[in-house]
Amino acid sequence: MAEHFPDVAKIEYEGPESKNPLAFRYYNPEETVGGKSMRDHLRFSVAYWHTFTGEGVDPFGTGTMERPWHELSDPMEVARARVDANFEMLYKLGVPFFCFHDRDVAPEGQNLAQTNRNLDEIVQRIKENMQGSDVELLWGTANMFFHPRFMHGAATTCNVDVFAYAAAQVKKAMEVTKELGGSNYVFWGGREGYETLLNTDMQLELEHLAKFLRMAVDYAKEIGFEGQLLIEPKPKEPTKHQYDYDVAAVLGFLYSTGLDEHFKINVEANHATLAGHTFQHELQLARIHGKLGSVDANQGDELLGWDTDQFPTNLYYSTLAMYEILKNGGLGSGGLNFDAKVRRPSFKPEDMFYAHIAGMDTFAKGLKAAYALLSDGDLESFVSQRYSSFRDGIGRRIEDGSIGFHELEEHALSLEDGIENESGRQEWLETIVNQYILEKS
Ligand code: XLS
Ligand code: NI
Ligand code: NI
Repeated sequence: MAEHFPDVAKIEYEGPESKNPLAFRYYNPEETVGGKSMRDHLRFSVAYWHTFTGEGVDPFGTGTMERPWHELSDPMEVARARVDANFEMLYKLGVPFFCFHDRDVAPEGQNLAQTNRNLDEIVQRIKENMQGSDVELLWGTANMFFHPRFMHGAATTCNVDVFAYAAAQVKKAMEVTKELGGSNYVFWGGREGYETLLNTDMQLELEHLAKFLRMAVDYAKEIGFEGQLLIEPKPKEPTKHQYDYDVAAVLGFLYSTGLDEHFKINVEANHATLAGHTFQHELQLARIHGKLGSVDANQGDELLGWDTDQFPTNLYYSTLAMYEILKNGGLGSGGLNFDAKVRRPSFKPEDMFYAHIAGMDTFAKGLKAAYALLSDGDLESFVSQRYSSFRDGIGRRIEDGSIGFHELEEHALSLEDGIENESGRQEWLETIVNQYILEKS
């Protein structure tokens, strides 16, 4: 098979002194951190849509990307070439997983039956490429946002034909994910929301969303798909308001509909930023509810109000993200999926490699800093000490649930010398984090 990236050899770990742009400085897959290899901690994944389907289009201009399959014109030929390029890139980067939407890998046909046939053909090619490689499918999903039919939503549309079409699409995407041995299946509702409440029955739409997800749970069971189902929150874009706004909104939805036992959450860094939260906040909120399933590892631009989906290069964020992931005991069947695209002017094929290397090195360094921080316990012991007043006396009784307002009032009235607080020491703690990033990773 012809190489798509002949100028790129297998990327090796060369260490922090290397000046080779096609080498890892920090990501050394075999190196162990706390007895587990970096490969197993980080479970990196390439996002097919950004890397192989994306063309660098933005609202003000057409594509800029220079890609090996551009000499081909037949959409199925292009689709086949992309599959082969994906596997070549995964091998060269040593990335063990990839993720895709149904429509990223195969083009739509004249009708749903033809579209499904296109998908089947490409899935066979993916399967052939997977055999004899170590690559696995992290998750599959259905693209129910691009085509005009989804203008009013998919599971939350006002048009029953579209609801049925969306169901058929998820049904097929789940079958394909199962066939490829996918570890998870993702629901990201790009059009599950509204543009204006003037034409929207929010209650009905939320009920439909719950019904749709219930049918998906039933179908997964029916076909024996054992992967984890994941919901990916995002507050807005493309719609003005998306129902899966953030981790808190998704948790509320899951618990109120009784769907909680079937789903975990796929937390994306840039979606956290758009929701006005830090990445760490979203990861922690999911984690403390036992719902942290997987991560879309990218970063946003804090000065821009949209999903820029940049490759993660911020060490501070990768460190605090890995801190949460380590506290979660890892990601289980999830992984760190680079839901990220190269900038529009980074249009050369080698930029795809530079970008993934940057992200992988950033998370490798973050992993080491976070591991050291967690095992030395500097932050943990500070936090534990900060709440120590709840460990005995009246505090203990609050924890036990053995007292109420009467006893607390009595306690408050007895505080004749006033109340003493301790410093939260934020700046000192930030220095500690910096120290771990700079010196202990
Ligand atoms: C878009 C989402 C999307 C999901 C998969 O903002 O991040 O790419 O990850 O549908
Ligand atoms: Ni995403
Ligand atoms: Ni996104």
